[in-house]
Amino acid sequence: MGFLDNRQILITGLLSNRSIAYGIAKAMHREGAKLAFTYQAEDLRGRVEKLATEFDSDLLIRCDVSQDEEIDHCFSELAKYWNGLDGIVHSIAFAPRAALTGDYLDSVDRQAFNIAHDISSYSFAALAKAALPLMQGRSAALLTLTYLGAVRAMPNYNVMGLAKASLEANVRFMASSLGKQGIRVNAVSAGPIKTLAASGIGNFGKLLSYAERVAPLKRNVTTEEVGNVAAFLCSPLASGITGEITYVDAGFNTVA
Ligand code: 0WD
Repeated sequence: MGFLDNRQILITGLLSNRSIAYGIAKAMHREGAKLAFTYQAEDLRGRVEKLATEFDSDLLIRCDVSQDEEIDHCFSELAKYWNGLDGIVHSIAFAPRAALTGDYLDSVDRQAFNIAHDISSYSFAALAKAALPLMQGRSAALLTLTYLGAVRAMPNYNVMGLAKASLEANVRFMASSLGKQGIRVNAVSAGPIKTLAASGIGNFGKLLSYAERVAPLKRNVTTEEVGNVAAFLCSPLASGITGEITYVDAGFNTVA
């Protein structure tokens, strides 16, 4: 018996077997959860479908989080298969590539700011709002992924740092808003991991090797390690935790 036995959880942001969402799906599946997945666009469906079979899931729904209709459609579709929802994993972030390199003020503009905040922060609240009817009376848990750039001016992270700061505030406000319904909201702040999204950040390799040198554990973290903590936070074992940012970064934030 796993600590997520029969919990019905929707996972976003699964794109490859390097995605953090993949590590989370692996841990949640191992702990007995029933999983559904979203994909951003039709041309990505095939690859998400293939990955989902590894987790005994064929429940795939398109959801580009920049479109309100797609978010609404996602949960009306989900309601056809599931009588309720016990959790959502928000593993989505985006900023135009040009905004993720070089000097912050040189790289930021209004459009990059708006897109980064819309896709990387607002979408978490938007998913929660649309999912609310399905989560009634189920002690559901919502989880998102953030990064240290929310609280430190990390090189090249630029406007995404602002969006992650907004996302972390979103976690606290959402936790406060949903707590009375028994719904918990948390974030994992992951150390750097080489994924497709991360490859868009300038000099990401340097960030990885610096973290490896400086972190107390003298290494980087894996998607499995992030997945285990995410699964725990979405489980009844974490019933007393909400509004928290939990670092899974080999201790890097405690020394650097
Ligand atoms: O070092 C890292 N990789 C860290 C990632 C450290 C700390 C936090 N994170 C965060 C990211 O900021 C993100 O919030 O973890 C989350 C997942 O990121 P990931 O696993 O590193 O990246 P990836 O496998 O690329 O998945 C992110 C996906 C997108 O990928 P692309 O590469 O196409 O940007 O987010 C999805 C998309 O699949 N996504 C969207 N989904 C729905 N609607 C949208 C959208 N509009 N935009 C991006």
